[in-house]
Amino acid sequence: MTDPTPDRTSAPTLIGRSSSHFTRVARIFAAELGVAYAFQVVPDLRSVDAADYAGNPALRLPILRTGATTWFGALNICRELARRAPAQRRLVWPEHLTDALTANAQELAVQAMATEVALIMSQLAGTPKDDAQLAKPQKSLLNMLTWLDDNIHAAREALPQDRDLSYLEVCTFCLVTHLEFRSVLPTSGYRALTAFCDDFAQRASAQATAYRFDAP
Ligand SMILES: N[C@@H](CCC(=O)N[C@@H](CS)C(=O)NCC(=O)O)C(=O)O
Repeated sequence: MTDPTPDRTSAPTLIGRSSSHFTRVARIFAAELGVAYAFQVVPDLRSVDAADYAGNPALRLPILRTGATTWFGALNICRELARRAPAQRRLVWPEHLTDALTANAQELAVQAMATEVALIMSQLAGTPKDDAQLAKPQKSLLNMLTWLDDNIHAAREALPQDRDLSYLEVCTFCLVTHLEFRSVLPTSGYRALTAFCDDFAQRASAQATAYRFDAP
């Protein structure tokens, strides 16, 4: 749906779940940018009715509704929130990452989030953890976390030092804390990622968006 004259004065509605890492990415951006929004919970991730996902044909969340317009996916939503922000902030988006180190870190952070979603959805479907089909995504997730742990420090050093916020850091924080929250795997052994998360967790935006399961 397109809205030729977007109304950026009324508060948008974020459709998602408080237990979702992609939703938390959007919420952290909203908090950092000072953009108010209403929150609408998607009650059941197993629903196959697009209406439960604000019309997102991918049957995924988050979605942002702004008047007659809907935005699918965390990155689109964060960009729209930035357009609505009352003040300009120094934001680092994926397309700003033009060296292999930071660009690969961004790719792997988002891919790890997607792989984790696939593992959680298979768990919801009743697939046992030792099912042969899960061996590759499980190994892939471990490989990506090891890579991110080895490279997060250097990648952060390579980001513009005067940034207020980067999509890479928000995704990485939401990924690692979500792995613990959903008991997908313990993360304390990933020392660099843990140190980064401890640091990022000091932000008011992180503290205001702690994961929790919404009431059914
Ligand atoms: N590309 C989407 C991915 C969103 C996504 O996978 N969200 C998860 C929840 S965190 C979801 O909708 N899972 C439902 C499913 O996999 O069926 C984004 O960046 O927002």
